[in-house]
Amino acid sequence: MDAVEWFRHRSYNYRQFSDLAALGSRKRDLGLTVSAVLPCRNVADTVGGIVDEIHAVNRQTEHNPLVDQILAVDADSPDGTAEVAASRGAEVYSENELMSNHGGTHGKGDAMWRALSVARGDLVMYMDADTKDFMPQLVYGILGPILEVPEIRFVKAAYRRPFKSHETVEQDGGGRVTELSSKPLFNLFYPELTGFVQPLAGEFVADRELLSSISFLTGYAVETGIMIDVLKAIGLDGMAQVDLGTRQNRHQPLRDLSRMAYSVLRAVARRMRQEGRLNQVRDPGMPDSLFQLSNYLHAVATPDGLELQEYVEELVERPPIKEVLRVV
Ligand SMILES: Nc1nc2c(ncn2[C@@H]2O[C@H](COP(=O)(O)OP(=O)(O)OP(=O)(O)O)[C@@H](O)[C@H]2O)c(=O)[nH]1
Ligand SMILES: [Mg+2]
Repeated sequence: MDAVEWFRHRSYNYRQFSDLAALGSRKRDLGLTVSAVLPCRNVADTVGGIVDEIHAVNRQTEHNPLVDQILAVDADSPDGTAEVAASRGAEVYSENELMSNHGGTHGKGDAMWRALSVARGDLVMYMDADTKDFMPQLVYGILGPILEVPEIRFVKAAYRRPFKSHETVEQDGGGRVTELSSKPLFNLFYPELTGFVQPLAGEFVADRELLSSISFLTGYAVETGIMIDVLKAIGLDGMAQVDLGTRQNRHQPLRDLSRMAYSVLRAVARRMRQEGRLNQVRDPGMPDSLFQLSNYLHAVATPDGLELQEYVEELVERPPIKEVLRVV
């Protein structure tokens, strides 16, 4: 299955799963439990609202809660994140107290890995804890495809990401590392993954067996590594994405995003080296001839739903001009 076919076949919309009572009874019939894992670093202002919203979704499913365990894995945040999360009913762990025989914690990915030691659910759903205006579909929309479609074992969020700066809002200006690093890298090296609108989204669910059988890269390399490793473990047909509308999160300064982009690049380079492909790097559009076309697949979320846009990218290598003009 290629990315275009996958995109048509495995892209969902959260509204397909908005009958929460039906989703709750489906989960009960399957006999599955769900853990929600919130990696937290200085999110005292947002984590409380997220935990409240998860509880609110649970109250709408007629005694068949969608989430059985809410876990906050905190980076010993000085802003009171742990206290806020605990006071709203989350199970809170310090990332450094989990798997402490593995030394100090290395960023987000390490916190996510350590969380698996205390997550009890058959399904583990990760969600970033810096989301403002957390919407209920971030819970039920992501669970929808994995509960309803037997072949699906991994579901990634898709959404529009506005960029807010002072008083102005640019509707699709957010997710800069995704647009500038992850999507171009996947086009070149992991074309199967180009149909994902938000490949780096922190919101995704998978069964615990799958998450327990792949390694986790630490820091911000984690999402890239998981995408590649899940693809290898279960194939594209076992993966899905779901359109959740629009998600606003906190923006980091451009200079921090540069480091984040480097983590994404390192994750791809590392996997390619492990696959023995790093010294075979070949631009698929540029073998020998002068004019080469290569398609760029760009998955985007729009007000009318998810789209996979295709562009023809031309890259031509002109020889040193003295070879052509024969002048020195
Ligand atoms: N436990 C833990 N959580 C972290 C760490 N770093 C980030 N997080 C959390 O992981 C989630 C995502 O981190 P962000 O820094 O927002 O990264 P991002 O969402 O990829 O980047 P933006 O798009 O700029 O928001 C948030 O809930 C953070 O609080 C960490 O070192 N430890
Ligand atoms: Mg964020």
